[in-house]
Amino acid sequence: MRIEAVTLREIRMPLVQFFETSFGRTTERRILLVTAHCEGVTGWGECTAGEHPFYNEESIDTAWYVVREYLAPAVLGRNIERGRDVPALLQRVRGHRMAKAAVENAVWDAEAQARAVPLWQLVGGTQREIACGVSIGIQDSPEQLLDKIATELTAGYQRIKVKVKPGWDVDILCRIRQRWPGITLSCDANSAYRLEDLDHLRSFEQFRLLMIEQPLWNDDFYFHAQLQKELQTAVCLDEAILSARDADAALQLRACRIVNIKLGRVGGFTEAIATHDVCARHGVPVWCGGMLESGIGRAHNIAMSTLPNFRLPGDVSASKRYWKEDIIEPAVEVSPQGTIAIADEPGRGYEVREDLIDRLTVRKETLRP
Ligand code: OSB
Ligand code: MG
Repeated sequence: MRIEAVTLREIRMPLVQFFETSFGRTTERRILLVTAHCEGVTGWGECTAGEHPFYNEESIDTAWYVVREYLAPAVLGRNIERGRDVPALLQRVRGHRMAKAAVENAVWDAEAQARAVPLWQLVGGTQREIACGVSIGIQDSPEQLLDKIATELTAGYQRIKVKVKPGWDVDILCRIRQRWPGITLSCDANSAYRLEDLDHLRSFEQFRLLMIEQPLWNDDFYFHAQLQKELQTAVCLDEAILSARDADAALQLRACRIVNIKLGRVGGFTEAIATHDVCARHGVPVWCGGMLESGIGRAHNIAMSTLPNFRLPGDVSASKRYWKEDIIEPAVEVSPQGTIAIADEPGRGYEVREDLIDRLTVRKETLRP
């Protein structure tokens, strides 16, 4: 496939409900979409960088710059057979993994169409339905949080994850457990604690959490290993795992017992598959994290989640939890059993609504060789 043009677009999409973590509140997403135009086939990729460099170093604006100046020029005019061939072309740029993922995943998306195979099969997936959980942000009051949890449990989601931070943790978890002693529950700190908080984190054990996600520094394995040694609850790493090699190092150090894989955070499908494989070799289960994606990123997350070692419910949930109207058709729907059924169709399995995308676009640039 010759890459004839690459289009960058910024779309704006208000969230149905704000999403708050220990690093801040999001009410409207600014999303960078990348399209690869390849001999009659259009592949779509979503950049999962946030509006601000708070989750990691990237933001939509750094990604736009890196794609325009470096990544698109590295693929434009080239004959690329497979999405797998893209990382080598982008390798010279250090980091900027979410920007790289947007480009690489657009090529995988195009490849699945060109070969007329489902993207999930191209990726190596085996599961025909995936298990879904929800990530629920910090709310204005504990009552509001309990109401949200009740709604999601009624909808069928298999696992509830709540965001925590100092001052919004033990009391909250206690109230959740009092009301729902048996649900599968986990928490995500987005690096809000320090190793000195060990005794405090130990007090979470009474809530029988499935895991505690990224409690300490975003770039750390070593101190997480010390923490994991002291906790019965599984530590899960999110922010700290940027590659398959990171996963290998973290697991050799026993820094966690579960790994969250985000397609953008590790730099695209090729590295996500490698990360998945490393965890499988260590016998450590993985699950698919979310970044408040639009339908394109969501469709790609679904494809990735069909790999066999995605053994825990992901933060992959229905479009309507985020958007009044999603940019794909059909919208992502979750069954009353908390699962997403995998489509048989070739490609990503969801059509892109270009008319709607045009209406949501606030800037657009097409690059050619
Ligand atoms: O840490 O998993 C995270 C959203 C933005 C940034 C970081 C995270 C999250 C989520 C949202 O938890 C998951 C979702 O997309 O529903
Ligand atoms: Mg997380």
